[in-house]
Amino acid sequence: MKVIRTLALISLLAAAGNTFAADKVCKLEISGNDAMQFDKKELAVAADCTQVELTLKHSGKLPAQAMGHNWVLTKTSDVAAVASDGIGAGFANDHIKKGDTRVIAHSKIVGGGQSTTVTFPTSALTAGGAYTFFCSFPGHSAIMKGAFKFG
Ligand SMILES: [Cu+2]
Repeated sequence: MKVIRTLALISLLAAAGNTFAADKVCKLEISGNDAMQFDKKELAVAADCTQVELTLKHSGKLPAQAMGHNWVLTKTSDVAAVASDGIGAGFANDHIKKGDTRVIAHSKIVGGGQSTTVTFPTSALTAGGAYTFFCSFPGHSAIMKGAFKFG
């Protein structure tokens, strides 16, 4: 009996060990300023990352209603439509259409001096896929965008 119990404990520990080993959170940082610019044109996540933890900082001073920034991730082919629908969604909804399934991940809108973090699984991404991050605040996505690479 004792042997069986010990074996069960060992396999439990092994299973827990595997879970930890398989879970890899990769951290990214980007900042936006009062001149409507992100400080990075590209973000990359390695294929073995299971979660992405992205922190968006607003390095400016203007309030969110005037120069708010968020961080939105979609397929590159969805950027224009998601940004367009985001304008109509309004500030209270972080300029993201409610229930928009084209949005892979997004942060809330921040103003000068603020920061926010969003965590999302990479299971929604395909290695080598064409993804773009952008700010969906009205008028910003034409300039505030960049390539997001996974894999
Ligand atoms: Cu913006």
